[in-house]
Amino acid sequence: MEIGKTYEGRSIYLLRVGNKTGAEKPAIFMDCGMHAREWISPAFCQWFLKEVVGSYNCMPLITTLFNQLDFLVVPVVNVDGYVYSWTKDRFWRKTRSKNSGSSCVGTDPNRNFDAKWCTTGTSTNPCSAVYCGTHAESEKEVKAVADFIRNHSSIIKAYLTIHSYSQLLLYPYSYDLSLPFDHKELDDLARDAVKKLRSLYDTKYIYGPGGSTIYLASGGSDDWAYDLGIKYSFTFELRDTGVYGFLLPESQIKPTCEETMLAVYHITQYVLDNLY
Ligand code: 720
Ligand code: ZN
Ligand code: ZN
Repeated sequence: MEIGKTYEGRSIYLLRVGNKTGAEKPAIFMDCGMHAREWISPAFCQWFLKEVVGSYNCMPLITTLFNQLDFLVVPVVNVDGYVYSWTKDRFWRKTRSKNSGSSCVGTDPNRNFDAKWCTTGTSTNPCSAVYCGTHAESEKEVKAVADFIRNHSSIIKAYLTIHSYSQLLLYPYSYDLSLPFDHKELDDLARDAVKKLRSLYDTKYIYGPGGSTIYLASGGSDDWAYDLGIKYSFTFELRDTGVYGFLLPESQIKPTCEETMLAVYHITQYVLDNLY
């Protein structure tokens, strides 16, 4: 389905994958392509969908999974920025909305959510790569994602947002150094998820609360989702650690996706075993 349109009028799609049982089941929400230049992110959502749809019936684990929950996947949130990064500027990060009184374009969607909006690790300068926008949810792309999640907040049990690069698994908070109520549980879950990920190709991930693990940054989607009541809220930063950075070579797409699948499956299984 279409959850909204971008600034330039493109459709923002959400795919629901699961067994139709009649009643709405618990769901895991995942988005990719919030930042334009992080190309491995949309690649992962696409891989994930192919993998879960293709494994249905042949993998009993997936079949049981599908009977019990739905995956709600937005393969590309920031479609305008993503297209721009393919056609004009490979290192574009933000949306493509015009800013009045400035010739600089775009807002950072991951500074535009309503979570202590525009207070830290962001900028009020439209020319900045981390510009927070004129108000929370000023970006149509952010509004579309936030509206969908709000409208389905009773069924969404986990929120996963896929970025690159740095090899990190982050949980709230990033908007300040306080720890979420569930930090012990989130920390254990993150530890186990990165352990699973590492088991395939020995890719090392660091995990922890965003604020102390990378940097303070308000207006992030993970903090917003958590404060809305979605306990299992994580930001993935996929490969690599900076050798290629955003220009991750094609040869690493498949291994990156396969190892990340293990972490996402682990979180999914955990959520199913710990429904709230
Ligand atoms: N709310 C958590 C790109 C070199 C930089 C990589 C913050 C997430 C973080 C994700 C991200 C970092 N995307 C951010 N990079 O929005 O800054
Ligand atoms: Zn619905
Ligand atoms: Zn990002």
